[in-house]
Amino acid sequence: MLFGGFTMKKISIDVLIEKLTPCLIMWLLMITPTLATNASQDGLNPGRNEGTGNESAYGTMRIVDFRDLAIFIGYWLETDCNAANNFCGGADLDHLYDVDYDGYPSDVDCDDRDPNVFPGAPEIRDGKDNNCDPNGKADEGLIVPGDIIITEILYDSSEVPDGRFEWFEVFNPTDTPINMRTWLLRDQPTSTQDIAVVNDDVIIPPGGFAVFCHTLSVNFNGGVVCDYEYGHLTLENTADELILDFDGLVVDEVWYDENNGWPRATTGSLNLDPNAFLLDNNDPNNWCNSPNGQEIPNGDEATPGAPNMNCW
Ligand SMILES: [Ca+2]
Ligand SMILES: [Ca+2]
Ligand SMILES: [Ca+2]
Ligand SMILES: [Ca+2]
Repeated sequence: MLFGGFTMKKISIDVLIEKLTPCLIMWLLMITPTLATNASQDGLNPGRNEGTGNESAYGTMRIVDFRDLAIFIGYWLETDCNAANNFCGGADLDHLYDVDYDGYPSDVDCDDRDPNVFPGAPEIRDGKDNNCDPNGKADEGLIVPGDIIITEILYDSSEVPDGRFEWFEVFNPTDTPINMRTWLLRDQPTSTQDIAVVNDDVIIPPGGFAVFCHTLSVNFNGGVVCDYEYGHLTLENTADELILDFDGLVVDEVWYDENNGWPRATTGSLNLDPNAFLLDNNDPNNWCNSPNGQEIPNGDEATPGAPNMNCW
């Protein structure tokens, strides 16, 4: 084709991309140091979402080829998308890529933004399912008895009937987060067995509590803020067992029995004395009926999700 005395060659889009790519990569390499200085160290969107907790927890992104560029774009569209700025490109570009460079692309990696998580990864004590179990089981083989303890049981609410007002509290005395997903909440197999499976994430931080309730509804549980609704599990009013079972291991158990030395918890919860958290919590001498002082909205004396009251 002839324009004003010179010839313009026809050029395909593929060739155009090939010609422009080196320039684009050079430009990206030039801006990368700038990106690396952002406060969240995620290498993305400096200034966007900084300090909101929505940034990537991982290091500066390495942009060395076109593949990385695509990941970069995918990250920009997805990772820094949150409710606060309501910005999300809606793209799902990273399903093609191994964003966390652990060798497993995100269509097989159960968390493609965590290099410690991939199929077959060694399980480490971090409250996460590192090896990508089908049901999300976390820290299997690493949890030992006493890593989670039962600290409070509301089995006999002042409400009548009290069944749906029931709940119990657990505490994590360890220094790592523990996810109770897949744990069984049960009583002894020889009784009329109640059993519930925790089929969602319930992550308890070190030194933190979680509350498991018959129902999440504050209109029907006495006004308690719960972490998990277990539904089918009954806490009998005079004697029963409560067993926390993970991967075939009894992590904690309390066998209360008002006719066998246990306090009668009729005006609130059964309360483990805070000085006995590291002692035997299956010993009735370490428990009391919650003393007067802290009530939940329906009037029961209790401290769900909060430090327990002293018994003495
Ligand atoms: Ca991963
Ligand atoms: Ca883990
Ligand atoms: Ca696992
Ligand atoms: Ca408590």
